[in-house]
Amino acid sequence: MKGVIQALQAQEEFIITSHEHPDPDSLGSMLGLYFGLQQLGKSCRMVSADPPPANLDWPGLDKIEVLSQPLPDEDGPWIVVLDCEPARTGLISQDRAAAGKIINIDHHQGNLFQGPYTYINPEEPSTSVMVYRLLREMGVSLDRAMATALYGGIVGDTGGFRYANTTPETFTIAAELVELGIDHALIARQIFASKPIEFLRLLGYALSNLKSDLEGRLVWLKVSHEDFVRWGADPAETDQLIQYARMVNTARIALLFREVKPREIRIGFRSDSIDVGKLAARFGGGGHKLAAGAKLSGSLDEAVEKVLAAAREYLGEEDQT
Ligand SMILES: [Mn+2]
Repeated sequence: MKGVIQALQAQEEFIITSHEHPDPDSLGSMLGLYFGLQQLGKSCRMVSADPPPANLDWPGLDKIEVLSQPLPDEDGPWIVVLDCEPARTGLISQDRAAAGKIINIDHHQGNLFQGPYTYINPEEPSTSVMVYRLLREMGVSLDRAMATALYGGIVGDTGGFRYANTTPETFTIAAELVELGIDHALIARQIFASKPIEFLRLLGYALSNLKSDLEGRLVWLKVSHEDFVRWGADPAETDQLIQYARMVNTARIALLFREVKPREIRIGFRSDSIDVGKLAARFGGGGHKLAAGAKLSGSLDEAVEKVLAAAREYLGEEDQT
């Protein structure tokens, strides 16, 4: 953390970015850092490979530039990568990452980025909390724009303070942010309960095909590209479907299979007690112990079969320990 603070203080110009398909924590940490560094007199740009989801309207989201091309490899401003490793931004080539001048702040256990300016702690509930700590250390006085973003990031990654990653300190930090006068009820509603009607119709259809196995310990939902088209739902805004699979009272592992583009399959893994990060890693994915993801290409049914076989085996191994 000290090295990262020194780099943030020493440089004058930054590009701030995060992972593809931004979520509340990636956006909250970007905006919090952006406004904080601006207060310190730095000049910053925010860039993303994908636009923010339409249900959020936090101050500053409109300042995020959506880039269709990766950032140039040649010398430019320092890049701050938040909530992921540089490869997951979709904007930083391997050469650019190896060239240095990258600050990486993240809480994902699978983050393997090696560099002199990394602040990575899988114990943290959200990257927004880590940005909060950095801003405090650097003497930034938090305002409502920063507080809205950081609070949104914390609420997003803790599932509204419900997940195991929520600590007593998470509530303390959240309370401090709420005291700055943010509209916390609106922020929570935008994240969890503000969906287009097409999403809810797709949800109804997907739930009517909810599947389970191993006495209900394995539960999964499957949505094909055709389903998205048929119900008019935007695949980019449907990752929360997995919440409904994990609600099943017997579920130990919940899975979501989404064919977001023809033959491009995104898989979500959730558990309340089993390390599904390791399971996702078998398919080239990663994330956290209890919440992870992976991408496969090919047929949806083949992806489902492959991952279910691994999940059954994984639950079987667990029974023996
Ligand atoms: Mn996060």
